Amino acid sequence: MNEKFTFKITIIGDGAVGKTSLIRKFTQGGFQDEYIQTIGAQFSKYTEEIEGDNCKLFFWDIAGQDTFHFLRPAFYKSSLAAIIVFSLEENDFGRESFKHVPNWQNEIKKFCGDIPILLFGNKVDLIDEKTFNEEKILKFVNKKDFFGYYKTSAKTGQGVYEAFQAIIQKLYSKYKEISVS
Ligand code: G3D
Ligand code: MG
Repeated sequence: MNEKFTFKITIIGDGAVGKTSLIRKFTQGGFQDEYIQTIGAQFSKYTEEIEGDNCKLFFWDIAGQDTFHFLRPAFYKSSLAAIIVFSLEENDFGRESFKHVPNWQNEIKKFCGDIPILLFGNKVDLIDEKTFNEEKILKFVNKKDFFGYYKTSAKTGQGVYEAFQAIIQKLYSKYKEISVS
């Protein structure tokens, strides 16, 4: 079995922004989907064949917020990429979840070093995209050097496939290159 393309991707963000729902929405389309819950964390396995290589992805998602702090190092260990999720909702909950993004980013840096980080603005179905002012978010995204920013909805599925594919393709090309050179 080729273990070269086994990727752990950690998904983090405030409670109730939709992390678990996003993973479920995305992995549902895969032909292999497992959802395993452990203490403090749960992970989903997803398999995809890219250019004839069998890629195995493990999406790690924190179960319960703020508890199990002592497990954080184990939770982050060996992550090759991370996804930070916030909610686009125009209320205190949404705004707070965006305000906390830098904290999550620092935590990832602390435990994982310099790995690609994607930002998902979730629950896009709950906003009016025509009137929504995205300027603040886009400025922040550019300044903070994210690998990408995607608006998603775990409810309608909008943007979910593209967003996850972006990180999978990125990891695949990165590790393909390493294995060739
Ligand atoms: P978490 O894993 O980040 O804590 P969950 O968040 O995936 O458990 O989702 C929290 C709540 O938000 C759930 O509602 C879920 O259905 C809802 N949700 C997640 N993503 C979306 C989305 O894109 N759009 C909308 N409208 N709702 C979403 P409940 O009511 O089950 O707690
Ligand atoms: Mg969850």
